Amino acid sequence: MFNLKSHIDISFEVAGAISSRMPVVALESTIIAHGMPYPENVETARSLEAIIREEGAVPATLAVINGRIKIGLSADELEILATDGNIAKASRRDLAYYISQKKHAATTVAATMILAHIGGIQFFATGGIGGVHRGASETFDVSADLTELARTPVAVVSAGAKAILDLGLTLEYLETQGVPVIGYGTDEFPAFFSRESGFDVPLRLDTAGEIADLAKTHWGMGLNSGLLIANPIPAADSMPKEIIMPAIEQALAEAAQQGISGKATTPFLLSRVKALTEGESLVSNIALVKNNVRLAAQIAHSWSQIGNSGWGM
Ligand code: PSU
Ligand code: MN
Repeated sequence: MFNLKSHIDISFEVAGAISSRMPVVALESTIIAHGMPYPENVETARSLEAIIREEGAVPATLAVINGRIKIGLSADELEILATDGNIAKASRRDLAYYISQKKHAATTVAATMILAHIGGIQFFATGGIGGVHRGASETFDVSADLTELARTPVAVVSAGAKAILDLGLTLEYLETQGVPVIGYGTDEFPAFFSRESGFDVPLRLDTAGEIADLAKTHWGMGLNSGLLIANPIPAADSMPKEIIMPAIEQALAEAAQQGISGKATTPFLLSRVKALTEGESLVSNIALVKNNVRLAAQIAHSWSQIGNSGWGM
């Protein structure tokens, strides 16, 4: 039999926090291995952990290292993910492969949700989620992040999703799948680099406490899906549409020309957008992730204060 516990390494700090019901925030590793260049990736990963601690919560970065499920990474493990150019990108379908092959893998939003849930962590912050790609009616390219949000009870804080995706179809899909999408202090679904997308966000809440309360109510009713909290990039860090949109259009055209498909699509588009904006997008990217991590820590903090022993009947 597969004994799950024997495959998990949970750091001392995270294990202590979970067992004493302290606030914990999960962080993904694909953003480190595939989302940002070195050394910004490892610097950002460290500062995200520091922000979470500043807010009185405990960070848990998740990944697969030598086939071990890591809940809370050491400095050395973080460095491996940030510098080894051959780290795989694992979503739901890939996890068991890299674990059974005893390899390293960075986890996407979907895979990070799974590992967070296994570890007993309810809150997770990232930059942007995967979604329905433009042209999906032909390619069927819908990120497994969306189906994971439909089935795994973890609340994900993101700055919406990048306009490399079809944001309208992404919102439709989340509606079909019964995933609450909450705009934090906004009526508009944010588009990662910019605060506006032109699409209404289905629900709005203005405080971390209300979001914690919604999560408690949702899960207390037995609605065992995830929640998506859409947190707009701070206005000072947002990018002008005239710069970001042409870069996105060009990246999409190059992907089509070069026949990029499958799991390579998102990393290809991300790295082209970054190169085409000459690194300007990286500065915005780092700022928005920090902003998301702070909100996730505040929500986790409220959650631990309202008591998370269940909704009760
Ligand atoms: N979008 C971003 N930055 C990212 C990703 C998406 O703006 O780093 C990463 C996340 O790890 C996300 C994954 O879960 O890409 C989605 O990949 P795919 O579209 O192949 O499911
Ligand atoms: Mn895809």
